[in-house]
Parts: sequence; structure tokens; C-alpha cells
Amino acid sequence: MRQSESMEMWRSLGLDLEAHDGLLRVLGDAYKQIYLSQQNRPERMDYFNFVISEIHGLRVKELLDAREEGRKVIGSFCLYVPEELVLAVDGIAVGLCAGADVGTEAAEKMLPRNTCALIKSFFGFKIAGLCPYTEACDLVIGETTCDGKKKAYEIFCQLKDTYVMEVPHTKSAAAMALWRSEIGRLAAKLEEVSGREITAESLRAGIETVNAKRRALQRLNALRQANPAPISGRDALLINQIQFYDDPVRFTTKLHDLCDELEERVKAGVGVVPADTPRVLVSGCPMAAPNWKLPYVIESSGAVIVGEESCVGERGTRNLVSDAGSTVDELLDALADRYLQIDCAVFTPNPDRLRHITEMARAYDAAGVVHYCLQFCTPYSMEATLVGRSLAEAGIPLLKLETDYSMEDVPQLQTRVQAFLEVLRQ
Ligand code: BJ8
Repeated sequence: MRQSESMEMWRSLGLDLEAHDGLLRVLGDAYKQIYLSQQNRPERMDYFNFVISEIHGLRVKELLDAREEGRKVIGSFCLYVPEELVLAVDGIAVGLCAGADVGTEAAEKMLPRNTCALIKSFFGFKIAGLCPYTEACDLVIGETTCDGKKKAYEIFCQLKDTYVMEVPHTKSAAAMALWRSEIGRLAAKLEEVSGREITAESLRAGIETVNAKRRALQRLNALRQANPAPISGRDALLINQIQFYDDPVRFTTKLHDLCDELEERVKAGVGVVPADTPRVLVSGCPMAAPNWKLPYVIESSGAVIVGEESCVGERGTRNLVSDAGSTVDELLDALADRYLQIDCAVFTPNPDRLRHITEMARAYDAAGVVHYCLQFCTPYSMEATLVGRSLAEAGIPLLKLETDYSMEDVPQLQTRVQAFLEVLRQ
């Protein structure tokens, strides 16, 4: 997209042009250093490079064009918001910016300092006028997952039209009844906002589109089980991040193209790194774009990340929605079932997550697990103790890291990761 066109679009969205320009410069430099400097990358990562280069340009223009045609753009920050329902009213679902250390000072005037970086970041992006997606949205859907988010939406809704879903914190029958009614309530809200009725056909089409996207991501994950790993963890994370922004059908096609190339690499024994590189699984808090810090630290220290037990990773893609129902109610039941299987740490107890981390470490032949936790995230930092115990029983080493979005602790993280890799090598 031409620079003058982009500027005009950002101006019309009310962004702070000078600060936004600075942000794009910083991100462009980081992208060069973290992504473009990689050796032996699959050629078909070109599409994903292009998406990133236009992430605040062409894609935002597509959203604005769709709005001109009467379609609604719905933003969210969590995996519990079903994209299928948004598609069923011919809307577009987008994940909103929450992965960079911007506007923190302004955010801390409204939020306690000891709030996790992800929450401060989504406030920061909004207050500082830096997220074109938030500005292009008709509605933001929040959720009552952790306490921080739940309370933050009470303030955020004064800055942006926000609707909050109630997410239960157990998986009991009563919790399922509540969750099913919340799915119905959201469906009604989306019908009201869009002026469109959800039919069994439109909902099934939405389910098929999102299932197809998840199947493509599952294919990518399966290919990463090969040794040598055909693609870096950094690139796999990037793809997982882009899935929250890109058009789902186009994304699925492009990801299958990349997987075809990766399949050839696996057959030929070509890896992005040598076969004896330590293989690591990352588990924990989501890494929203453009949060690339830890994968960079791990991979530039001599390991390769082969899987992410994360919402921006396998936690978000491993379960599909059954499309067997023939009525709207039956399909909504299937959505409720699938979404309540997500094993976010806000649930208690949460044995599925513990079991799944071990299963993943084995399936991906990971020598160890790095547990990634954002500072002040109580659910994931508390659960790290149980994760450590269950991995110890399976004989799998764990490194627990707590960090935020600033770059100040990078040398300290590097030291800890390098020491952990030494242990894995032995
Ligand atoms: S389903 S992980 S996307 S809630 S890091 S804001 S938990 S204090 S992001 Fe999440 Fe949905 Fe769960 Fe996934 Fe709170 Fe922790 Fe911050 Fe977090």
C-alpha cells in the first residue's frame, strides 16, 4: 500500500501518526533482526513476511472496505471468543494488538502497576492511539477469564464499545450450562450488532472455515515433530499470530502451500537447524503479536522451539467443532462443548493442561520445557508449580521464566536459557 494512502487511513482512524510511525520503525528493525536474519528459512514464509509488512496497512484497509459494504468487524483478546459466530453473521474477527510495550506509562495511570504486560499493552495501544484494529472495530468482545482482564474491561468499555462474555472457572455441569447460555447470549448480541440472523447454514459455514484453518495449523504442528525441525519456532509462532489477523480462507490456503514445502523438506531430511540441536517446548501465557522476545532468546541461544502449549499455539488449535448438528441450537451446543475444552490456567482444577504438556513434550520429542509466564499473571505462575511436578514425574526438565515486554532482562534470560540448554545437552 502506498505510504500516502496508509497515512490518510491512519489519520482517519484517529491514530497518533508520529508515535505510530515510531512504532512501525521499531517493529521493522526488530523483524529484520529476529526474522529476516534467519538462515535457511522456508521460501514460502514470503507470504507471511508480506502480511507482517502490511499488517497495519492492507489488512486494515480490507477491514475498512468490508465495513463500507455493511460487514461488522469484531475484536477480541482471548481464545474463548468464537470466531465461528462472528463469521455466521458475515462479520470479521480480529485479535487486537496486545504484545508490545507501548503506552505503558499512560496505562499505569488507569491500572495498577502490578498488572500483567498483556493487559497494560491493550490499554496502552488504545490510549496511545496506536492500534488501527481497535479503531476499525465495531465492537470488542471481552471475557471474565482472569481477574485482571475481567476488571480491566470495566474501564476499557469507557474507551471503546465492549461486550463481556462470562467465562466460568470450572468444568462442572453447572459451569457448562452457564457457558452454553453465554454462547447463546453472544450469538444474540452479534445478530443485533450486524442486523443478520444466524442460520444453521451460516453457522455451519463458519464452523467449517475455522475448522479448516485449525486443520492447517495442526498440519504445521505435525510437521514440526520431524527431526531436524523443518521450520523455526519463531516462524511457527509468527504464523500462529497471523491467524488472528488474516482472512481465514486465504490464510488456510497459504499455510497449506507452506506445509507442502515443509513436507518436501522433511522427506529430504532438510532442517532449519541441524538434527542435534536441543528441541524445546514452550508452555504458558500467550505471546500476542509482536511479542517475539522469548523465542528469539531461546533460538539465538542454540535451541529450536518445536511446539507451543499456548493460546497462540496448540491450545488454540487442537480441538475442532463438530458440524454434525442440523439446527442452530445443536451447532451452538457443539461450539460450547469445544470452547469449554480449552485448558486455560484460569480453570480449576486444570488437569487437562498438565497432561497435555507432557503429551506434547513426548510427541514433539522435546528434551525440555520452558514455562513462560508474564509477570503478575497469577493463573499461569501458580499453575507452573503443578506443571513442574507433573513434568518431573515424566522425567522432563522444566525451566520457569517470568518476564514482561521490556527488553531490559534479555541478557538475564539468555543466561538462564543457556544454562538450561547445557543441562539438556548433558
Ligand atoms: S484462554 S490464556 S487468551 S485468558 S497473561 S491477561 S491470564 S494475567 S491471556 Fe489468556 Fe484467554 Fe486464557 Fe488464553 Fe490474565 Fe495472565 Fe495476563 Fe492472560
